[in-house]
Amino acid sequence: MEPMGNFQAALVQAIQEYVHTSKLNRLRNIDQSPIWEEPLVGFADGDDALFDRYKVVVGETHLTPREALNAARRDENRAELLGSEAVSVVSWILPAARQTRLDNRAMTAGPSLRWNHSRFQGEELNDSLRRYVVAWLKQKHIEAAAPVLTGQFETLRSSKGWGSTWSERHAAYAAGLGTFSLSDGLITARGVAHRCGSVVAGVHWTPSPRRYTHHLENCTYYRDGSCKACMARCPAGAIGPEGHDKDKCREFLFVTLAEWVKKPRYIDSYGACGLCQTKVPCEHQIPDGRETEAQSLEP
Ligand code: B12
Ligand code: SF4
Ligand code: SF4
Repeated sequence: MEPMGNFQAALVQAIQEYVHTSKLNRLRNIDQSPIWEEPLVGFADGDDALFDRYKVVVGETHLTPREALNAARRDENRAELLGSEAVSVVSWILPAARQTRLDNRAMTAGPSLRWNHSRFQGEELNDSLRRYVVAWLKQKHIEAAAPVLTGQFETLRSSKGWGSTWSERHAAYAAGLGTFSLSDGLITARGVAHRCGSVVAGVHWTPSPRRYTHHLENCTYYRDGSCKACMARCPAGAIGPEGHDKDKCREFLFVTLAEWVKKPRYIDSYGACGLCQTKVPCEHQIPDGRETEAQSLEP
C-alpha cells in the first residue's frame, strides 16, 4: 500500500478545516456549539470491484463512481462520457458532538432537540462540504461531483427495501472507514453516531486500507452473538436478530414521530430518531476496545 500523497493529505486538511471553521457547523438556534466533531476521511479506488457488487447488495440502480461522474456531465449537458480515465472517491464521517450524544442517550421515545437540529442543520453543512470539496478539486483542474447532488440521485425502494442510487455508507465502507452492523449503522473509529458524505473525482488516489475482512466485522453481535443493545433501544421494535426492518423504522420516523417534532423549538420535518445510535457500546467507538486508527476522544 503506497503512503497517502501530499495532495490527498492537503484534501484531508481542507475538509477538516472546513468543518472546523464553517458557521454552518453550529447549532445556530440552540447554543452555537459545533454540530460535528473532527471528520474522519478515507479514499477508495472508483474501479474497486466492490462498486460492482453494490449493484447486487444495494440495487442495480446504484451508481458506480464512474456512472456518478457521468451523471454530473449529463447535468452540465456534456455529451461525451468518461473513457478509461482513473476515478477515485473521497468519503468522510462527521461524528456527532458529545453533548448531542449525551442528550440523545437520555431519550427513550423520540429524538432530543439537539439530535433533531443536528439531523437537519447538520445535513446543510454536509451538503455545503460536498460543494466545497467539488469546487476545491475543480479549482485544481480535477473533474469532481457529489453523487447525491447529481440529477440521478434518488431515494427509492428496490428489491432490497429502502435505499438510494448512491449510498454514502457504502462509499465509506469502500474507503476503509467502517463496517455495517445489526442496527444497519456504519460503525467507524468514532462510532455510529454520525452522518457521512462523499465526492467522486477523475483522478487516481491511493486507496485507504480496509482494516476489516467482512462488512459486519465491527459489530459485537456479528462477532460473538452478544450485545444487541440497539435492539433494546429501538422504540419501534425495528431491530431484531435478523437486522434492521427499514419499513418499521421509516413508519416510526415519518408517522409515529410526526407529532413529536411539532414540539416547541424542534425543526418540524420527519422524526429522525437515532436512538439506536446513542447509549449503545458502538456509539462513539468500535466496541470492545478493538484497535482503531483514530482513537476515541473519551473513555
Ligand atoms: C433511505 C435512507 C433511510 C431509510 C432506510 C435506511 C437504510 N438502512 O437504508 C430510513 C428512512 C429507514 C432511514 C433511517 C435512518 N437514517 Co437514513 N438514510 C437513507 C439514505 C437516503 C439511503 C440509504 C441507502 O441507500 N441504503 C442502501 C441500503 C441497501 O443499504 P443498507 O441497508 O444500509 O446496507 C445493507 C446492505 O448493503 C448489507 N450488505 C449485504 N451484503 C453486503 C456486502 C457488502 C460488501 C457490503 C458493504 C454491504 C452488504 O449490509 C448493510 C447493512 O445491513 C441515506 C443517505 C445516502 N445517500 O446514503 C441515509 C442514511 C443511511 N441515514 C442515516 C441516518 C443517520 C438515519 C437515522 C439514524 C435517522 C436519523 N438521522 O436520526 C435512521 C436510522 C437508520 C438505520 N438504523 O440505519 C445516515 C447513516 C449514518 C450512519 N451513522 O450510519 C445516512 C448515511 C445519511 C447520511 N448522509 O449520513 N434512512
Ligand atoms: S449496539 Fe451492539 S449489536 Fe447493535 S450495532 Fe452496536 S455493537 Fe452491534
Ligand atoms: S432510527 Fe429509531 S426507529 Fe429507526 S431503527 Fe433506530 S431507533 Fe429504531
